[in-house]
Amino acid sequence: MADTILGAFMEEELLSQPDVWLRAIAQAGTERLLPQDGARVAVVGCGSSWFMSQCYAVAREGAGKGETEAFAASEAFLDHYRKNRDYDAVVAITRSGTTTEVLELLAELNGSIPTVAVIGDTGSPITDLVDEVIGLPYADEQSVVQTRFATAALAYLLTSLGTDVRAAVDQAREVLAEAVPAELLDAEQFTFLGRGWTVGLAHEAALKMREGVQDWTESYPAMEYRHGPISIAAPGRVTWLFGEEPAGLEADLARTGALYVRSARHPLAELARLHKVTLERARQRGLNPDVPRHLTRSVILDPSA
Ligand code: F1P
Repeated sequence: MADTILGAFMEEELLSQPDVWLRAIAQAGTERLLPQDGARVAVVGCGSSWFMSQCYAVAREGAGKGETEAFAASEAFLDHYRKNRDYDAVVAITRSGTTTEVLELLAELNGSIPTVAVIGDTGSPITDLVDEVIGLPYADEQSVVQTRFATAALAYLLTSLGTDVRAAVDQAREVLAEAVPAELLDAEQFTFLGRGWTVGLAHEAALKMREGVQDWTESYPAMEYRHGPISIAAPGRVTWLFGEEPAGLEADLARTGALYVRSARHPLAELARLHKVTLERARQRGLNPDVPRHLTRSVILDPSA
């Protein structure tokens, strides 16, 4: 039997991101399927899709398009949130369209509120449960570890808010052509930081490395980092910032000896770089990020369990 190329799907999928983002950006420019401006919106998902929900929620509200909250699908609409929160619409993000918690939530809503799903697999059962489908089938993936679906969904959603993310496309092409430096391949531990809409990206970056490399990772809003988590920073460890830099963070980190990674690139391009680091670290450790241990492409819960 031929040797398996570790992360062969992930490699093809992560490298295709600039082209896939261009398609998503173009599609977002022609569709008007998302809730209208001013609508109060709940955005739901699981795993990577939850973190993209967080990014979109902060970006939408920040763009003045209306109150927007993100929930893990399993924790959405708890009673204490429900108070005074009559959402006008729900947006669900899911690559597979089969994730149990998302389907159960939509079934529970049962048409009581307008719903939109942003999906990869356009043949999935979720299409019968929502009013509108935003299909990104060209961003669907075979690797269990998501890269291009999550980022394409976010590129679509940010574009829908009037944000121009095309700079990320060229920057991602450049960064994906670069070799991964040894200090990132060999680092012992990673902590990811973000601000505003990039907090969700930091959580997503940390999830990638947990899934793909079984790495110990942490993630925080950047201003929270100095409230305790900075104690983890040390030589041989990495603190990686997505987005805007808090004043004084560089000097604080310099004292720890940790490697501080940040760039002027668009945060989506920076996430693509992280994807490549994740793949290379997995390969160096003999791990296959297409099929991480204990994880399936979609979490489908057994109703009898
Ligand atoms: C969500 C998810 C992924 C995770 C794994 C299991 O899937 O939790 O984030 O990496 O693939 O499923 P989906 O609802 O977006 O299909």
